Amino acid sequence: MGDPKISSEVEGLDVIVVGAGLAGLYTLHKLREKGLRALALEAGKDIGGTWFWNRYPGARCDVESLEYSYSFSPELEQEWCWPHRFAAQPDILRYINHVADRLELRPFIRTSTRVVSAVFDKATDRWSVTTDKGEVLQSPFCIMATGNLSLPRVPDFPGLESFKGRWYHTGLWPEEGVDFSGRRVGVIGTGSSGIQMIPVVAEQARHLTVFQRTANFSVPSVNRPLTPEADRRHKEKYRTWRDEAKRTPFGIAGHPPPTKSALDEAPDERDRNYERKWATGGNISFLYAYNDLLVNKESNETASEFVRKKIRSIVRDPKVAALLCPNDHPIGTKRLCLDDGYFETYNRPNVTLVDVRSDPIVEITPKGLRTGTREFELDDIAFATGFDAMTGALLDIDILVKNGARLADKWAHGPRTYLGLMTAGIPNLFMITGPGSPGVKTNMIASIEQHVDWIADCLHYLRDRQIRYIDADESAQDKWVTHVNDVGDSTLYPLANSWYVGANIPGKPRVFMPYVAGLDKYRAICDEVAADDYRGFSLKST
Ligand code: N01
Repeated sequence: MGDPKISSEVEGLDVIVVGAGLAGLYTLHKLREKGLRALALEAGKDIGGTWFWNRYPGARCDVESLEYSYSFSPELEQEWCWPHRFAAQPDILRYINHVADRLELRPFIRTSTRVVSAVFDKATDRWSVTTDKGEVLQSPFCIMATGNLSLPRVPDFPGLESFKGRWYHTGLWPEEGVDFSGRRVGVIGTGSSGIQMIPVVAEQARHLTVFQRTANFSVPSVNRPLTPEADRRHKEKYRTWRDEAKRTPFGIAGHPPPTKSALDEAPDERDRNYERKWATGGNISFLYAYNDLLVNKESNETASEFVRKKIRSIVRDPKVAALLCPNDHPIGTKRLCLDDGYFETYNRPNVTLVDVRSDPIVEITPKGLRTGTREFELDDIAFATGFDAMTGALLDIDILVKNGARLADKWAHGPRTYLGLMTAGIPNLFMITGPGSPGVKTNMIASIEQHVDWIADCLHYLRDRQIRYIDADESAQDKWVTHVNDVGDSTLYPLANSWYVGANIPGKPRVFMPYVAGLDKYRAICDEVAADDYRGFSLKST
C-alpha cells in the first residue's frame, strides 16, 4: 500500500466524525449548523450504523417509533410517518436515509471507509486518522460515533471454516436477505436478536434448532400498525412529549414513574398489574410496574416469577418450558427482550430447543455442529451471539497520543471516562454515548442528541476562546468512575452476566459500564459542568 499520504483533498477540517449511524449523522448536522467543517468516515457501504448492519429477519426496535426518532427538528418529526408502534429495521433505515437527504449530509460522508488508527500529536494539537485504504486525514478534534453494539462477535468454535453450509451473524446480515425455505437452520443465542429472529425463521425453515446457553426474559411487544389517528394525536402534542421525555431517566415519555414497591402490593393485585402490563406490551411498561424492580431482589422476583408462569402457560411441553424459564438473573438486569410470539414458537413441530449450558457446543463440523453428546446436521447457522459491546468498536481502532498514552492501555482493566465523553490523557477526542454514560440504558436517540448537543456547545465554546486543546482531568475521571460504579452497585444490574459487564467476551474485564442514574440526572450534571466552564476538563489555548 506504500506510505500513508496525508490527504490534501479534505483540508481544513475542524472535526473528523467516525461513524455515520444515528449518532454520526446528527453530529455532522449539528457541527455544520455551528459552522464547523466536519467529515464523517463510515465503514459500511452506506449510512445507518446499527440499522444498516442488523438486517436479520424480525429486526425491530424495542423503543416505540414515535419516541425512537430525532427530536431536534419539528419539521422532520411532523413529516415522517411510522407504520408501526415498534418500527422494523427497513423502516428505520428508510428514516435514516430520509434524514440524511433532508439535511443534505451525504456530501460530508465517506462510506466504505474504515478507520484503523487515530494518533494525536501534541506538537500540533491535531489528530491524524488513518483509514483502511492507507489514507490519512487530519483535524484538531475527533468524535467517535462508533456505536455501542457494532463489533459483532462470533464465538471461537473450532471448525467453522470447515462448515459446508451457509453461516451468518445477526449484526452482519447480508443486504440481499437470506431465504431459509426448506432448510435446516441452527440459531445460536437467545438475546434480543435471537428472540426476534427465531419466530420469523421458524416460519420459513424446514427445521429450526435453537441452541440456548442461558434462558432469557422476554415480554410481548404487542406491536401493531400506527393508525393515522394515533399518529395525528401524537404529532399534535409532539413538543410536549419530547419535553416530558427529557425529564425521564430513559428519555421516553408516556410512562409515569411508579411510586409503589412490588412488596407493598397484595399478591393478587400485583399479578393483575403485571397482567395489564403484559397485555399493554413493551419493556419499559413492564419494568415500570413498580419502583423497586431493579433495586430489590425480592420485589424483582415477583416480576421474574410472573414471566416464568407465563412461559409455563404458553409452552406446551413442560420440559421445554422449564428450559426456557430464566433462573440465573433478575428480570431486567439483562436487556429485557421484546418479542412477537417467541415462546409460542416452541410449540411448533419444526422447532427444537437444545440446552448448550449442560451440553456445550464443542465444534462446528462440515455438516453442522457438535455438542458434547451429539451432532446436529444443519444447512445454515445463524449466530445471534452478540457484540463486544461499548468498548469493542473503540478499541478496534488504535487510538493513541504520539509518544504518549494508548486508549487500549488506559482501558486494560475496563473503560475509564469522565462523563462517558472523554478519557483522561486522550485529548480532543469525544465519544458519543461512551462507557460511563447512560446511553445504552436509555432511548439511544435521546442520549445521542444530548451528547452531541453538549459536545457541539463545548467545541463552540473552545473556538470562541481560541482554545485548541481539551482533556479530562484524571481526578475528575476517578470521581466519575467511582460514582458510576456506586450507582451501578446500588442496583441489581451487576448481578447478571450481561454485555453491560462484558461477561459475553472471554477475558474482558468485568466492569459494569453504563451510568444508570438516568438520562435526566446525567443531563443536569453535564449542563452544570459546562456552565462551570467545563469543570473537570483542562483547556489550553495556544
Ligand atoms: O446479543 P446478546 P444480541 N455459546 O449478547 C449467546 C440490542 N438489540 O445481539 O447469555 C452459546 O444479548 C448468549 O448466551 P449467554 C440490545 O440492547 C436490540 O441478542 O451469554 N451461546 C446470548 O444468548 C441487546 O441487548 C434490539 O449465555 C452463546 C446470545 O448469544 C443487544 O443489542 C434487537 C455463546 C447473545 O445475546 C445485544 O443483543 C437486537 C456461545 N459461545 C439487539 N456466545 C431491539 O431493539 C454467546 N451466546 C429489540
